[in-house]
Amino acid sequence: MRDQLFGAMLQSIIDGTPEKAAELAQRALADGVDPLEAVNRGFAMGITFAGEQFGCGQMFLPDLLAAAEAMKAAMRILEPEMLKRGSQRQTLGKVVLGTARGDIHDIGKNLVATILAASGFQVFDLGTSVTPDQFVAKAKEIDADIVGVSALLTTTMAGQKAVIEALDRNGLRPRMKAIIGGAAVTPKWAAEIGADGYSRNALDAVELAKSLMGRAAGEGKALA
Ligand code: B1M
Repeated sequence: MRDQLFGAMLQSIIDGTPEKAAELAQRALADGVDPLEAVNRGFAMGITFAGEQFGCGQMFLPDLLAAAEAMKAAMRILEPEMLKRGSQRQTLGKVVLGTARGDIHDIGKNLVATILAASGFQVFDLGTSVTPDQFVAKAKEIDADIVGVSALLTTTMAGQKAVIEALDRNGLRPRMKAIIGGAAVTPKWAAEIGADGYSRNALDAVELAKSLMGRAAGEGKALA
């Protein structure tokens, strides 16, 4: 039964039908499906498949855009529930998050933001195509613990390096930690640019952020 639902979710993304995707997300919540499981086993499989089809020329940009719209429609329903489930009165640390300069992919970054927030971090999401100066300004303003840069394109991965260099130039590291992620990013790249950490997905990003804060879950400082 669940497999059927996950299959329908995947299909709604491939078909690029936001109404259907939203309806399936609602149904999942009504049926007691964990929202993160709905993303991982349903909707994200659909967007990954769409990307593969696009990559090998079987799908065109308008179809990919429609798939992304459907994905966003599902996420709009699921994200508040993920936040609610993780809601707590503690903060494990302050994270400035954004997508690298020139990059407008934000589905994965938004998922990372949601899961971090649901896990107890205070997240300051700067959105997409964020310049190194914008990262630095926000990190200074809120006295961030962690700065996270997402990049989905091989061309925008250079933006991750630029943010780390800007943090260093402004004397913000090693006090602040820099983490990176995104489909094209590898641990090798993270080591090469001197990032403090890399994570493959949103759940790993939480573990990484916690370990960088040197705190186990539940040991955070109280919110002011
Ligand atoms: Co684009 N796109 N896209 N795209 N797109 C990719 C990335 C691509 C691999 C598709 C392909 O060719 N197979 C390819 C990149 C090739 C490359 O450089 N290696 C590509 C291309 C080429 C492009 C354009 C250049 C196409 C064009 O215009 N000709 C263009 C670029 C626009 C730009 O940014 N300047 C473009 C545009 C778009 C859309 C607008 C249509 C849409 C984005 C919509 C949006 O985000 N608002 C889109 C989409 C949807 C994709 C794919 C299909 C899916 C990305 C996604 O949302 N995945 C993607 C193919 C793919 O990745 N398989 C593709 C689901 C998401 C949950 O996963 O984002 O990987 P992901 O995030 C994960 C992890 O990576 C990790 O955790 C997340 C959750 O688990 N993670 C982090 C991410 N950020 C992290 C940060 C962290 C830690 C972990 O710490 C800070």
